[in-house]
Amino acid sequence: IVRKSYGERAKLSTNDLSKKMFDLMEKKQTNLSVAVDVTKKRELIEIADKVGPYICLLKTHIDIVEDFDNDLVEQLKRLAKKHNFLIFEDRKFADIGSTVQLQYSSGIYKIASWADITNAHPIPGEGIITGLKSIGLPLNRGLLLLAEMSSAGSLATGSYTDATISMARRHKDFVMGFVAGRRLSDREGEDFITMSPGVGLDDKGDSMGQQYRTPKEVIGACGSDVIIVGRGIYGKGKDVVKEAKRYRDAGWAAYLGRIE
Ligand code: UP6
Repeated sequence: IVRKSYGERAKLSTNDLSKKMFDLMEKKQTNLSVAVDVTKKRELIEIADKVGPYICLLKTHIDIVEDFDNDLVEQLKRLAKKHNFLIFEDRKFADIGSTVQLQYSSGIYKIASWADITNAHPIPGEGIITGLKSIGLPLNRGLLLLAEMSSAGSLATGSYTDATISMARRHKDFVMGFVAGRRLSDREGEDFITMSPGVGLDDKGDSMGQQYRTPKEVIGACGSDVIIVGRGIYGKGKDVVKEAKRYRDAGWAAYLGRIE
């Protein structure tokens, strides 16, 4: 478990985007990322504007938005500037290098042109990183590898997770860290950022295998850096601003309890 502050880690970081991320977290005093899984452009923009002051990172699934257009991207970029947060398109790429190059740069969404961070499954092998890096690195983008998943029965465990860490080590310029439930490596001279979905204060899970843990478990006990919260914040009947503050406070308190 890392006991250094986000600010110290920003100074020590060798990855440009990690540096930016840690700086922003320290400055805004938040380790909360909101996963805005809604299907209407207007709703996505509205939630992003409401939670903006409390988050370090906005996580999108752009392909679920029914009325997607280029203006949505412009609005998200505008809000990212207004509130000072980064954008993470949770694309979960999983194909060969040549295909993911196209999926990342082209099509309707042109993800590389607006998302600071995206992620990939390591399942195809290292070519997936090479392919994404050829597009993303010149644009100062960053990649997270999915080393673990929060869902019940996930196959991303044990030697799969270990091999993911080795892959990341060979591409530290582009791979900034992991989506995982815990900090995976404490090796001297390297500092991967860990982002954890499956965080909830009120529920234990959903009916489709999602499993929730608290910010205290995830950040405090397991040494992760960023909590990713979706339905816990914008779910039915919730006051989005109130919940965003509540998760921000819980995540930050867990972090303060961990650092020396
Ligand atoms: N997500 C997980 N678990 C993973 C990886 N990603 O839940 O292992 C993503 C989901 C969703 C968000 O795709 O966007 O994190 C979690 O949302 P929730 O808080 O509403 O469950």
